[in-house]
Amino acid sequence: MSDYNEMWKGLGLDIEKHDVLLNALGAIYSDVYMNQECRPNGMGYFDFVMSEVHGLRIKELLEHKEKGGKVVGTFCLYVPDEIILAAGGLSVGLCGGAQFSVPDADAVLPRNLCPLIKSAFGFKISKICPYFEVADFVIGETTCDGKKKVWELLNEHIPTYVMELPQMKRETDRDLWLKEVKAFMEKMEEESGVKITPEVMEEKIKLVNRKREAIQRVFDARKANPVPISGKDALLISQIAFYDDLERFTTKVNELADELEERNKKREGVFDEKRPRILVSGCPMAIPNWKLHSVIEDSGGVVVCEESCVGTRYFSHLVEEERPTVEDKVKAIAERYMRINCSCFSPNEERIDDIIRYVKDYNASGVIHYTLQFCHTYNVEFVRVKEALKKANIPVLEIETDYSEGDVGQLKTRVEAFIEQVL
Ligand code: BJ8
Repeated sequence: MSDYNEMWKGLGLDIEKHDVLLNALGAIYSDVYMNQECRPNGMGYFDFVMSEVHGLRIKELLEHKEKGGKVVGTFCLYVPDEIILAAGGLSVGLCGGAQFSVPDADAVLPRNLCPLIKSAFGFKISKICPYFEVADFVIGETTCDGKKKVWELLNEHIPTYVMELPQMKRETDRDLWLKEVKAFMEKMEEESGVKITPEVMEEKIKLVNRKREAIQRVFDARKANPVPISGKDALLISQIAFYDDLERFTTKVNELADELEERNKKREGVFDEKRPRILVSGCPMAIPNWKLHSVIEDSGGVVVCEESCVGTRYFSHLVEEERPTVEDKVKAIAERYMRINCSCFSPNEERIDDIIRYVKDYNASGVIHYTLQFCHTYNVEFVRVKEALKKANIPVLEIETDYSEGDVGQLKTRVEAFIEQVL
């Protein structure tokens, strides 16, 4: 990775701090990932992507910029990738999943704020994330209160365009959302100097749909018992989806899915089939947040599905293809994105239906509901989730945590007790 020193310097990174971050990340990755047994061979590619996380991909993004393309940072599933791509741009997910950058954010932001927001903001102000530095601008959204107020502060460090996301799904809200998606398309055209054509838009819609289908195949394979891939590995794939090259990623995920389907035919799994199967539901787990999955799989369980933005919410719906005009295609995009069931919406009954359906589809023995500290929407929504799961006779454990390692011992005790209970 030291080969990239000049590139990182050119991006204005704080090299000293960045070195500490990369060393720590390498050690955590090897600890969490490289000791797993019976991993599918297809994970080799994703190990490689991780080993080059601040190297090769950043180089590719810089090359894209040299050819005149834009790099756009995003923080939320509601920002339509198809439009960024159709305007000749590339998107990178910038949600923060590391404790490393939280202390720097704490010096500026209130302490009682979600760690995902703090981690991302901290990465920018401490200049240790090359993805932030390579981005021409970022897209925020009016989802939770913490995020929408931080965009005002982030804008002082990098141009931040904010999409207004309605908080309900009535007809008037859908109309507003369509207008926002159109305004975003105009913004992308203006920034990139590219007029989006129906042909290019169609091509990009199809590419993103194929990517979502590939991840769906991996998730479908996880429905088998024994499960052919660990929850930690599946989570990694969902995380890498936010920044890897789209077509290469789709190819590699499909290759992995082929292997997993073969494993299922031979009933080859990564764990004993008696392991309790856990559905994790709740807040997104941005890279390198592998904390809960590690605790669960070290405690004798296996994660078989994530009802999460880094999971099912990312790939569950496709944009309708073959609509004739750009206008129709934008409408199809707006419709697809309104089907994401985030707790920032009220009501959000569909998410509860999803959780119960996934428990059945993935044959889960129980649900672990994951809330990041100070995430009020997922925290409060859990009251409804718990009621519904109780009614359906599905065991559930609530975990509220941050990115620090301080509570790992306590989490382990609680998760082990839950796994005993659902055995
Ligand atoms: S669509 S989940 S990516 S908003 S965890 S920052 S909600 S306080 S990330 Fe999200 Fe879009 Fe919704 Fe998904 Fe706020 Fe909660 Fe933190 Fe969150």
